[in-house]
Amino acid sequence: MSETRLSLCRFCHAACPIQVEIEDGRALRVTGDNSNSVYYGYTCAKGRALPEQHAHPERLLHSLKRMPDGSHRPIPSQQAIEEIAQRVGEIVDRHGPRSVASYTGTFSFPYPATVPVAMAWMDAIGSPMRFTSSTIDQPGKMIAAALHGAWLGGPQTFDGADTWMLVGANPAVSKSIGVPSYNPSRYIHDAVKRGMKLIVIDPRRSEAARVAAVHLQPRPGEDPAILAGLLRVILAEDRVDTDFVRRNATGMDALRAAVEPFTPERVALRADVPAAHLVEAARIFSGAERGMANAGTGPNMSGRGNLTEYLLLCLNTLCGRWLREGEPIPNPGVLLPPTFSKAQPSEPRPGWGFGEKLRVRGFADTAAGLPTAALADEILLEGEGRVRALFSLGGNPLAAWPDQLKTRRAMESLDLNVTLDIKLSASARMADYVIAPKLSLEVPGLSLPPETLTPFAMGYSVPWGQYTPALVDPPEGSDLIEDWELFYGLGRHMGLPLRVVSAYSWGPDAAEPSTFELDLENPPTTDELFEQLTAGSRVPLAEVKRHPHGAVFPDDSAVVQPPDPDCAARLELADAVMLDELAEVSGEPDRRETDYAFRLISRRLPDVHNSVGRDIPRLTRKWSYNPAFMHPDDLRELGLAPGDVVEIESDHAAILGIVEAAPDVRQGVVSMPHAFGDTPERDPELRAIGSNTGRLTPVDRAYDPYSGIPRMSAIPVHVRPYAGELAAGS
Ligand SMILES: Nc1nc2c(c(=O)[nH]1)N[C@H]1C(S)=C(S)[C@@H](COP(=O)(O)OP(=O)(O)OC[C@H]3O[C@@H](n4cnc5c(=O)[nH]c(N)nc54)[C@H](O)[C@@H]3O)O[C@H]1N2
Ligand SMILES: Nc1nc2c(c(=O)[nH]1)N[C@H]1C(S)=C(S)[C@@H](COP(=O)(O)OP(=O)(O)OC[C@H]3O[C@@H](n4cnc5c(=O)[nH]c(N)nc54)[C@H](O)[C@@H]3O)O[C@H]1N2
Ligand code: SF4
Ligand SMILES: [Mo]
Repeated sequence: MSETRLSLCRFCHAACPIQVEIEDGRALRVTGDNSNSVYYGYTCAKGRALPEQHAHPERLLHSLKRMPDGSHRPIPSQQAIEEIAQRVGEIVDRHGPRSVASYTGTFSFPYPATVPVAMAWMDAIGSPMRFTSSTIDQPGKMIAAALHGAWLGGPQTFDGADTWMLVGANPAVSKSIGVPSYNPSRYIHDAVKRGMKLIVIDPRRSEAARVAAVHLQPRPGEDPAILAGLLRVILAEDRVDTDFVRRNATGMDALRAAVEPFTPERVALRADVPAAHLVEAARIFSGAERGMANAGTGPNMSGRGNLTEYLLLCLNTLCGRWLREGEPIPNPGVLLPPTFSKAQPSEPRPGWGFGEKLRVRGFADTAAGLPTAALADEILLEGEGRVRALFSLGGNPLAAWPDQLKTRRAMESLDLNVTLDIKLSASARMADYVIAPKLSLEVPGLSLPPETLTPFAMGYSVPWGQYTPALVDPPEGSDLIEDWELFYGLGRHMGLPLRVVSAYSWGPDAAEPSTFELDLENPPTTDELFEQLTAGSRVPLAEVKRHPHGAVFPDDSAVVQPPDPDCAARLELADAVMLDELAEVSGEPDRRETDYAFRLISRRLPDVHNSVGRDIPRLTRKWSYNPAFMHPDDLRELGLAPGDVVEIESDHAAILGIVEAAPDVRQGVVSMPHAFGDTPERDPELRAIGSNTGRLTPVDRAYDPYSGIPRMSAIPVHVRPYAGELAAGS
């Protein structure tokens, strides 16, 4: 007999409510939960593949320890934790806490207790060396927000907007930004139908671009020039929300002078977009009443991500796209404490240069965290302070970090490498201990993680909340723990008190987060941790639990409060470092000659999530590898047919790729997903597993001086037909 129970998907950050058909204690089938008008029953193929993911033949059912010959043997997880505690204790004693680093990857995110308990342990050993995937993602977002200052009333949201601008973001696939991540295609479709004018800036005619009022399809990497061009039109044509800017911002004249060189004609030449379309985009955006401009990973990875994000904030501010006094707060918080919302700016803050100093390339902490692109060098560089132990949580550095081969050398030189992963990924294969965790349907879940994205124009613009209990037991005979239990166990064996920070509202003026200490004698349950993590939430967890389908928890009285009478803070439109960088852009020749005929840009595929899902047959029916999507005319010119193998060479390395004809990709561009392939030994399996674009990017050239993010999109490359042989069967 099967039964249907409710849960929420944790294959990506969208947390879609799902119905799970269960038989004999195993998940059989996942469908969307149609019962609400927020997600409208949405699921994607990944969510529907949860049963396969849980029962995957290669899923780790036991933790593993690496043997001297490099093979892995199962080890009881509690024994693994004891051994790790012993070894990490010795490393801290001999080399100090800084020799221990953590890297939190994508799949630490859906589990609300993982990062707080892991960070409590990092606090307990005293290590500041905490890295996340943020600084190889969109670090410019946090850095620009620091330099510009934040608007404490929050941004306008997609609902009710009459325009929206997406710069190198494709929410229909990625569920990422601006557009509600819950069922983005439907929200885009409905908005366009009711008259919203979408503006998309993307070298590929992305899913979003297909329904856009204006699609600028530029050369990759020209976003700062394009945005400066848009700002110039808006300033020149006096299309500024003068009242808002006069009261709340400073530096407009300096900004005006800085964007002056970016005439439509010059931008047109540089970015190869029609000048008239640029002007039209500026007029649509500034002429509308409501709607924000957001960037995604594309421009953030194409060089000058801080500047791109900064100019976008200037655009939003000049057009006054922030919520005003008395407007309803779209999401006053559900499992977070009540949102603090005031119609005033917060003081700009430094974006970098504070906190822990790294030993390489002059980096320090940033508003987006420590530069992850520098971690391999921190591990490799001999001497005092070297990172010797790495704890990787739900991440896959060998698939996702830039410069894969350097990353591999770094992993080889670690004294202790501990990885939490559901499978023996390329990275996990190098780990001394792989701790095998329970998977989503085996543990309780909360909509708290997406809620924390709300200030970044992601997450929820409605007060949505859902809790789900664990639905199934882990597979019989397995020995799995929850990710947080690793760090709890380490604290316990090392005799270290663990003080956990509860979930807290974002914002420079938000209340201090509360903390709680874990009972090391009596292990808490995950549900107890959830209670403590959400202490102070606007809606009590118990109330959210009363709605197993999830629900909207409105508070009609939540409106943006008036500014403090003595508020002197102003949003900064003329940060000196950013305007210097813009002057540098302006000083570059409009048509830069280069030997490289192509630019390789990033993109995402709907059915896989970074390196995850590539081993699930239902998700790889279309592609088990990452095609190199190119314009048919480019293929013809190179004498290539779809399915042919090419060599793609940057100034750093060469990889192989399989071309696919894609009329939606701009000529001169190769659009290719990341985090495919494996280590070089498996390159001959190209047709089955694809290849790793991360190898093309060096970390010590063309990198951001603050966040360290190197050029991971708009990479200059040669593309040549590949004449060599692939291994038999590949
Ligand atoms: N060239 C290039 N490089 C990029 C990007 C790009 O666009 N181009 N994108 C960058 C971005 S935006 C990001 S966020 C990073 C991603 O970087 P990472 O987060 O390091 O990479 P993922 O592939 O997401 O790694 C997820 C790992 O978690 C494991 N996993 C899956 N489910 C679970 C689970 O439930 N629990 C646990 N413990 N583990 C699980 C998977 O098996 C996998 O090994 O990559 C970056 N790298
Ligand atoms: N299905 C699926 N969903 C995902 C992921 C996944 O792997 N699969 N990954 C998740 C992660 S970790 C993240 S961070 C988010 C990212 O979310 P998004 O940033 O929305 O990611 P993409 O869908 O890759 O969209 C990036 C767009 O930038 C364009 N682009 C590339 N280079 C440039 C450039 O120089 N300028 C401009 N203007 N555009 C450029 C690309 O053509 C592409 O359409 O998605 C998340 N969601
Ligand atoms: S969009 Fe994300 S959360 Fe929703 S079903 Fe797909 S993978 Fe799951
Ligand atoms: Mo990401």
